[in-house]
Amino acid sequence: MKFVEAARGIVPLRRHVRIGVTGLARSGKTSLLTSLAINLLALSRGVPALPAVSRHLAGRSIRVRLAAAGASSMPRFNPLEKSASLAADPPSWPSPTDTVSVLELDLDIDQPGTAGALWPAARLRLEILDYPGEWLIDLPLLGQDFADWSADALKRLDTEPDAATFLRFLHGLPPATVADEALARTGHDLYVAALRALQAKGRAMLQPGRFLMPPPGAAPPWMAFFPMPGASRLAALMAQRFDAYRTAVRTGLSGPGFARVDRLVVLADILGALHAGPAAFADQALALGTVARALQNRPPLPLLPSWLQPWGIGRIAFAATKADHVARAQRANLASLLRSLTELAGDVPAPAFARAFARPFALAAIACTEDFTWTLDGRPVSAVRGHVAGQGVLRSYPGEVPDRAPDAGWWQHPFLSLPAFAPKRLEPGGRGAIPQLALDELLVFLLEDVL
Ligand SMILES: Nc1nc2c(ncn2[C@@H]2O[C@H](COP(=O)(O)OP(=O)(O)OP(=O)(O)O)[C@@H](O)[C@H]2O)c(=O)[nH]1
Ligand SMILES: [Mg+2]
Repeated sequence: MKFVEAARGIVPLRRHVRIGVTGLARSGKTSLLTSLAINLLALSRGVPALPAVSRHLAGRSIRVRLAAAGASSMPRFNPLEKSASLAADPPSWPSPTDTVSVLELDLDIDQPGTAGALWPAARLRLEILDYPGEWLIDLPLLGQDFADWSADALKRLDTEPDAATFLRFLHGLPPATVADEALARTGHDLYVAALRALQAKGRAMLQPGRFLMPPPGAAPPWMAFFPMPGASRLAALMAQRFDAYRTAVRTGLSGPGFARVDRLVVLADILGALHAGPAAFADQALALGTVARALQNRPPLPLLPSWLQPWGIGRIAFAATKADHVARAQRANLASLLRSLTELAGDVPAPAFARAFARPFALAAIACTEDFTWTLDGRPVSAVRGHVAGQGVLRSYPGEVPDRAPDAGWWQHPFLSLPAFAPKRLEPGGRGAIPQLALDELLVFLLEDVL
């Protein structure tokens, strides 16, 4: 069959698969994209970088290269630049990012014995988008009206000292406030300041997400709103602007850079939230649960932005990142915890979600540790050890990871510490592989039907 095709000069078309990778600030997006690219490139050179992918390929060979830039208008994610800090001496983490970018890889997969002689059996273009998690947090808001959204948003701020100034302003407004632009502006600025302060504390459930991560370009005037109760003229103006915001979220992402995604990866630093304490954890849980529900139990379809239409996304992976902070058995618990937070009922298609499959993962894109058995108080525990800058090799057993949302008892002995492990040094020139945990399994889950 393949011979005939080759003789006739038929080259299989390159199939484009677009994967959205999203997660809140510092959840591990850049590390994931970097490791994915470097390890696929290594695999292509015969380095056993992604064992689960090799098993799935079952003897077929794979060739991977960075795609040519073409005429794309999206900023490009360059894994060689990103991984340069990993190859430095001493190695360090890739620097933080604050823009949307796209990683493009071409994959050619050959049948055994045909490499080079014939056209590849499968040709893929992977387009992997680094998509701000703050924007994902806006999904649930699409199904709410201004009054409901305001009530929810204000309830979340009620007990937060960081929101005190904004709340004083809000409660100082007379019931019949006029639709004054200066008031709208002041309220908006105070509200954004409160959101920023909470974000700095690691809070996630902060809406509207685009207040914290504005889209490129000048902010349109209708961005100036804030949650408020009542039926004043000002409240009516805020409601109008809220509606304009929702419309922009629904329609504004369908430009060339944000056309439909086929697969979605939602990253969350669950271990970090467990370490930060009950309030931070409850907030992460709420954000994840709300987003998962918005993705799975879909509101009326026209409400969803076009890039997330259900016939688009074939698979959704929820992933707890930085799982190299805990040993193997704990990583299984971490995946179960994530499953319960996102209310996934097995690897089955969610009911309202014709084609999409969702699955939880506990992974480390750039694994810095190794497991070992540590004797603590005469009892063996599964611990990890890794290098910490300035401290040498550090052993760590942060505690038991709960396999579902922890109860009050668990919080009596919360996570001791999460050391800032340094990445292992990558072979200079980006030639080696990056140690990873379950990143290979994530890739197989995302692509098994097209590989
Ligand atoms: N131990 C460990 N730490 C990780 C891993 N991935 C990320 N980190 C840590 O988390 C930090 C943030 O990771 P990034 O990949 O930059 O996260 P991001 O989501 O791209 O962050 P922003 O773009 O800045 O919002 C890194 O600098 C590391 O300190 C991992 O697999 N293992
Ligand atoms: Mg980043």
